[in-house]
Amino acid sequence: MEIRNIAIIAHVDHGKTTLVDRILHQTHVFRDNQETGDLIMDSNELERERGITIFSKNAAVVYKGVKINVIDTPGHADFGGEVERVLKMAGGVLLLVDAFEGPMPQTRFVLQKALHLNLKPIVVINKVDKPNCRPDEVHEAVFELFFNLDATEEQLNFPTFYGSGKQGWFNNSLTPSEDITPLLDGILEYVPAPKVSEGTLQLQITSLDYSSFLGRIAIGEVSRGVIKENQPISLVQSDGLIKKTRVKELYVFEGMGKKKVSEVIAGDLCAVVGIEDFNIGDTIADFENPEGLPNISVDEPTMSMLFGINNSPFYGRDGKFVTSRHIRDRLMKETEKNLALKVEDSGSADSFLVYGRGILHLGILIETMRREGYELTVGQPQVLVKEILGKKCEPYETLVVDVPQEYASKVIDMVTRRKGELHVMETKGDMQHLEFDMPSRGLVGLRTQMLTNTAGEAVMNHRFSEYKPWKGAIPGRNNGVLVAKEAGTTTAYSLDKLQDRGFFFVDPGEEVYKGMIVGENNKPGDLVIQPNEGKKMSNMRASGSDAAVSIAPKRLMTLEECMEYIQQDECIEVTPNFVRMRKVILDEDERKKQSKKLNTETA
Ligand SMILES: Nc1nc2c(ncn2[C@@H]2O[C@H](COP(=O)(O)OP(=O)(O)OP(=O)(O)O)[C@@H](O)[C@H]2O)c(=O)[nH]1
Ligand SMILES: [Mg+2]
Repeated sequence: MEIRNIAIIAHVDHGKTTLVDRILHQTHVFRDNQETGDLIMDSNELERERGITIFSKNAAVVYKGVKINVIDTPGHADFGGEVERVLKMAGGVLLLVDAFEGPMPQTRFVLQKALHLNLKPIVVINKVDKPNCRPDEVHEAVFELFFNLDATEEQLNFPTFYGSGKQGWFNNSLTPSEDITPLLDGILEYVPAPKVSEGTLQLQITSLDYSSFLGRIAIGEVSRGVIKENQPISLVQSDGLIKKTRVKELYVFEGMGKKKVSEVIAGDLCAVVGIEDFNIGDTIADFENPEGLPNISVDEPTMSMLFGINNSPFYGRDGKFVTSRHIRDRLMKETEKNLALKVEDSGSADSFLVYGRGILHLGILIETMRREGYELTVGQPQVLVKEILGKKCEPYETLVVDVPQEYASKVIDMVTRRKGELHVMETKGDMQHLEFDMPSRGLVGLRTQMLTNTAGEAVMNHRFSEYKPWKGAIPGRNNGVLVAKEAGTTTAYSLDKLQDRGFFFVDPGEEVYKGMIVGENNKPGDLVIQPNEGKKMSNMRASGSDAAVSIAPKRLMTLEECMEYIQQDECIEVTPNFVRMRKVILDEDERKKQSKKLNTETA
């Protein structure tokens, strides 16, 4: 059977998974009456909750007698490295671009990688059903992007399709059609069949899957020869070492799942079971005459966080796994499948340094552990500083903000104070489009501030660009926090009295402990408060006074918001049911002593 291998790439939320779902439906992977629900490809629990793709996934359909392997990729910048790797399995890409937003930072990144690998691009201007969308302008902007990325003459001649994944149609005009067959025909026409060379078996492992029954599963394209069930093979590792081992089982992709087969020939994508100790980039090759393929670089982490045991007074109340041994084992297990993650001992037996690709990457790991029953304490995320040519350097990112005109100057002011430099300022409809270059450090905590200052209207995106010289001090959080003075249960009476001090992260009736952060101060500097005083008894019952208490509901903070919120001397207690922010040092006097010591040391 003829084969086409394509990857769907785009900026976050531009509609990749929705399109893959459409392709599955159009090619009748499901029975007509089968209940499938929305976005079946985002199958992981966290993916469904958040509406984003975290792991790239394979699907395969048959259209007009041709097998099309489709790879759905994540759009969030933290998972960019994964996209880069799975592109190795593709012969062409569908580059999706939102007809309103146009090319965004991640569009540029993924397109650059695809062009570099010489993949045939098909441009899909998606979401043309959106009001105020500007498909023609966006098409022009995409062309310009190709041009700026030094696309070849041939690549610049990309075919373009317009349509809406949501409404379920694509064709080469803006007039809605019946379905997505024009796009599927386009894939057959423009994407070349896989290039297979003559010779013995070669399969470079570009992705992996994990099953509790089968263990680690290696995934890649058979680029040469044939791979067979039970076949003895050589595993050529990136360091040149060769391991002799054996294939146990083989699978190809079919619909949303995998089908067990006895052999896979060159050109098809394949999942191999039975090879335990492999790394991404290793080549499965001929047993007698192994030839490896060039290495794949895996993304270096850009951010680190300290993961420790939960040492709050509420230790062990909520979780099943609470010891440092538990945490260590779990983190080590994670590094087997989470490729951009690194774990190091921190020098203390109770904590570990965990390195990742960004707030979301690390946040997903913490959230997953929490759901499995772990308790832990995590510290403020730190960017990784590097020494380059004798100079202290830090990661920089491109920040793109789209915001209604009236807020533009506020945004520029806010970002400039965090050491961002404005590079692009364009008007898009009634929105202002701003692009900055800024240290990653300045981005931590920016999102909340941005939303507050623009009445929630700003849309911001950023992605890593490069390491550049250290930009100097960047102001942290403007406001101080409200810290509980002692343990107890919060009361409506206290919270009501303290309302003019700031806002709260707790409601009445919540248990707090000494040193826990219960709210944000209106002013800079921390304030220790007593949120748990009972009402003084009096003989007289004031009529209706209790009912008159009306307290603003607590500010709900997600785990990632907390990660961006806390400062150096603060940390987050994470348990299956609670996320609490706290001071690292719980005792007020002790805290004062420490900060005095620090001040004299740095003075
Ligand atoms: N109006 C409109 N909305 C769409 C269309 N396609 C997708 N969406 C919506 O856009 C949002 C994101 O869609 P997804 O398919 O999850 O986007 P994605 O590119 O897979 O996102 P990530 O995997 O997180 O990068 C969802 O709310 C979709 O319903 C479209 O053609 N028109
Ligand atoms: Mg997706």
